[in-house]
Amino acid sequence: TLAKAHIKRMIVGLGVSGQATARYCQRMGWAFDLCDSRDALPAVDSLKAQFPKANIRLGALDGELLADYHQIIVSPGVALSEPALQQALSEQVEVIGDVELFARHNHTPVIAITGSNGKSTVTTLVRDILVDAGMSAVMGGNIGVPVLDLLDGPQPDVYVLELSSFQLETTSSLKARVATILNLSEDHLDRYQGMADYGLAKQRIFIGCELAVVNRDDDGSSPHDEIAEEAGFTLNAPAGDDFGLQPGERDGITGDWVVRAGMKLVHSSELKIRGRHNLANVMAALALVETVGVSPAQARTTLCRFAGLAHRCEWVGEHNGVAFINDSKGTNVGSTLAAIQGLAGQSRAGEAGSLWLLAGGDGKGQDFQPLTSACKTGIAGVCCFGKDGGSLATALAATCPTYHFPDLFEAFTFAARNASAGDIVLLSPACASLDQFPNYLERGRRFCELVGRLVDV
Ligand code: UMA
Ligand code: ADP
Repeated sequence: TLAKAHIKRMIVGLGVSGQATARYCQRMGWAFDLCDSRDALPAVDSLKAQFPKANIRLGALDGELLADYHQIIVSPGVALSEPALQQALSEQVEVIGDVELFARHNHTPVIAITGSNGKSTVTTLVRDILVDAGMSAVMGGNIGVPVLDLLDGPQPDVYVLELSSFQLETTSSLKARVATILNLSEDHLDRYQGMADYGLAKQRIFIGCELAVVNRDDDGSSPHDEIAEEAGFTLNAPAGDDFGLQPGERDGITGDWVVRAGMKLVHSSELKIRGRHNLANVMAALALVETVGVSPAQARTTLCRFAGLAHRCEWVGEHNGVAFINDSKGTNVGSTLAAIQGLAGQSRAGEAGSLWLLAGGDGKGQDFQPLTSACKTGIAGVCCFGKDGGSLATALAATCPTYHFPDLFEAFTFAARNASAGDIVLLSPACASLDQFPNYLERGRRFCELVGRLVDV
């Protein structure tokens, strides 16, 4: 085997994670080259200055060239099905991601979190609970800070990592202290062969883990292979009037109380985050922190203080009695369902026609039909926009009033003009933003900006 310093490495994709990977390799004293399938990169001069020894190749990935390296470190946005990568793989080149490099280097316990929805919320909640309990806990991964940048900081007691299916595809040495798939529902079907394929990518989070935290209400979250230890969470009521006697059956939600170990821990009205999906997030966080020795009682104050993250069912403002809510991070059908159900109790009780939903964008091959059940009552209108706005409007046309607009501005203006006092205008697109925005943050900011300008509507 070659000494690490003599391995020929190529870093593919020069976004946030590719650049962090280059910094890491440089710190390690390893040689590497860089490439990106874009023809021009705004950051290229700064990359040349930072990494003077690296060759930088731009433009379509070249299989011949890639096959000449020993190791390729790919960014999560690059699909392994990319022909150039397939060619390299067929010539026995090792293809890994930044999380795999992190895992090979790291000896600090990792709490690893994936799932179709709730990852960022649970990751942040877990980090906050651990910090409030006096531990040093640092979070990173898909939430935004590339994992290899974490290794450049002081070593904490525990890393809390949000991991996407894209990152997990190229990870095989994670060995987390505890790992969880929070839930599994349709997403990213433009990159996977189907739900089984998508689920298999998520299953990789359990490779070598000591303990799995399983969502008992979602079969898709269970490890396929047996894990030595397992803990779980559920929204179902604890068993029996006295909350049962069996360990593992004494947790759940009863009468809007979060019950842990048979004890009422916190009432949902004490929490700032709303909706049953957020109770699932709370239960998951409690199960995760317990595995590193933090009790539910210790977590209570943090749970009550946690106000949720921006762009996730975030209250933006009120105008003429109409509330505006930004759920731009609702990028798949499952998350939008959760948002609608979570808000159902907050619009005018029992009155039909109180929610205006702004939805659409890049549907990533999802089936929109599951939205129909949530749109049967309480919806004044669904204002669709973006690339797959037309197919979304068609899917919902028989269920509730649907309108189709070219973009968010038009959809927003229509909803704002037609909403009356007591209504809610909710941006929860059920789609990725990339057809019309750089990312979901910009889409959310645009919505907030439109709310801010409402005086002119
Ligand atoms: N690129 C190629 N060839 C390709 C595709 C991309 O060269 O075929 C290049 C692009 O030209 C660009 C770079 O790769 O220069 C972008 O890389 P990337 O798309 O992998 O994104 P990063 O900037 O490295 O950010 C990634 C995650 N992005 C994706 O998984 C798409 C970020 O998650 C993550 O925060 C970051 O690493 C740090 O870990 C974002 C995301 O959208 C928020 N994640 C998806 C989601 O949450 O649904 C999975
Ligand atoms: P992720 O990081 O997995 O995208 P977030 O915590 O950022 O998850 O939440 C994204 C969106 O998903 C939120 O706006 C909310 O509508 C929805 N959501 C959050 N938690 C859950 C959950 N447990 N189940 C279903 N939907 C959820």
